[in-house]
Amino acid sequence: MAAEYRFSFGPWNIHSGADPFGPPVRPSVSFAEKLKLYKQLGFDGVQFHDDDAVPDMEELAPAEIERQAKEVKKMLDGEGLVAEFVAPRLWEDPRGIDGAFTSNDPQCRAWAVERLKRCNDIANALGTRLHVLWLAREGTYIREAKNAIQAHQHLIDAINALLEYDPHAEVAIEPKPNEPMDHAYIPTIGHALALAERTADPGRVGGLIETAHALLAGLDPSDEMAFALALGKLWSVHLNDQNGLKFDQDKTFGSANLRAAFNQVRVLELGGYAGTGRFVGLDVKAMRTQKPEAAQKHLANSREIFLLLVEKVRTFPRDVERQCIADRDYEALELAVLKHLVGS
Ligand code: XUL
Ligand code: MN
Repeated sequence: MAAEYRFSFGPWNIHSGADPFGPPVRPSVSFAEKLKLYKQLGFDGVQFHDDDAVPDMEELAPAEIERQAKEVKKMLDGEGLVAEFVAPRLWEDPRGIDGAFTSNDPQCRAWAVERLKRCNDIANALGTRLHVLWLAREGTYIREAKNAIQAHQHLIDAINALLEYDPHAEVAIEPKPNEPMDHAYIPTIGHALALAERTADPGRVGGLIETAHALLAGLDPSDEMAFALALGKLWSVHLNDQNGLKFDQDKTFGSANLRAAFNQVRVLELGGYAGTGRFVGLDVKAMRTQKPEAAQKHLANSREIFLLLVEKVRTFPRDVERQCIADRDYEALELAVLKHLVGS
């Protein structure tokens, strides 16, 4: 088994099974109990939303937010875990109802920038520089609702405010084309990295590719990763899977399309991702049907499939690959890939 990859997930990946059509079906698991599961499941990194670390942050003064975040850091240290990133959860607050950074209301935009600064205080207390911006409601349900040109400038202004607030802060933009909005302003890694170049310090702004988000945009996740890797900007991944164009499913990695999963692992291997020290993040949901005692299996299973696919990539016969490419015989190459994947 390849061992050099480091894995992370977020506390929201262990959840009680509520969906838009029904209530929770499993008891909720406390944050402290979740932390105890990380090592058992084979994970070293914790992905945070700011209010995963400090739940009542909107009610608290900055100094108290920092104090509580430092307590969480002690919990991490106690479990031998590290924080991978902190992401501001802007989409649940009433002020973020119509987008936060791109709200038409200047007061809401100002609130969002302040929240980003508090998110940075939490990140520092937890010992990470990395902020993930999943721009949930930064888009519209109807095109006429906002000036889309202005909206992009608002996004740049918000990121610049963070870069200026903390000279060590880094941002990974996590693109997603839709859900909850009909259309999001940053649907692909191309959009994200073009925006990054227009910020005050492009070297500190990169991207995070989530499998399901790329598929929802009609794109190949491995090519999205390759684009970011080619620019030195793949700063995290959210591996999962997606069965067609529907709601964001966050299925177990490889469960819908094993070959696409193979190609994501292949591109991470080709790009030397393990050597960058960046985490392989999972963003996977347990099925609602799963019983409480088995509702963490999706995490360990996704990791196991990833590592098995690393082996598949490393043991793919290079001579066959070279010959097929030299002959431009892609039928033979495809058959070789499929036989390798089915173990024949
Ligand atoms: C939403 C999603 C988020 C981000 C973090 O689709 O993937 O969980 O990863 O905010
Ligand atoms: Mn994600």
